[in-house]
Amino acid sequence: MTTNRTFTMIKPDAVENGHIGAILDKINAGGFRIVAMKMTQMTKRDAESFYAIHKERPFFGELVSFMTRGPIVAAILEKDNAVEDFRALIGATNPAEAAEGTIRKLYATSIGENAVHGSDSDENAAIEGAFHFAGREMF
Ligand code: FUP
Repeated sequence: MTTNRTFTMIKPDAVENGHIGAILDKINAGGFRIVAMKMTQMTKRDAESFYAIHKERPFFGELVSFMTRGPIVAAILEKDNAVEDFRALIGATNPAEAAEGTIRKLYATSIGENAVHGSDSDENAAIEGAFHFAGREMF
């Protein structure tokens, strides 16, 4: 099933570096409607659960400590073809490989600290959105 929503987080590096506003501008300019948004901080347990798919990977510990070290901005975004179009807007996981003008090219510092998250499927977008937001927080 194709839905028109995706889930994103502005990660601790981008929040620390003062890029929340610039990233939200790119999201708006990309034609996405913000249907839920909050500033929050993930606990260790939250991050381990959110990234459970990566738990056997060598970078898992670093990923959890990075994602819990400071606040994030979590949001649900709406647009036709949201998952694919948002992944195009953010660029490759590794900012060194991200296309010019993408959010990661502009604001990420490394593959580990890569400024933003974007869901990789409609199914995960729904799971990740529900992880962070109650139904009454989605508009
Ligand atoms: P993406 O879907 O582009 O966010 O990338 P992945 O799902 O492959 O990875 C999720 C997160 O794991 C990345 F955002 C950062 C971290 N990661 C690393 O730290 N090192 C890697 O080699 C790959 C991913």
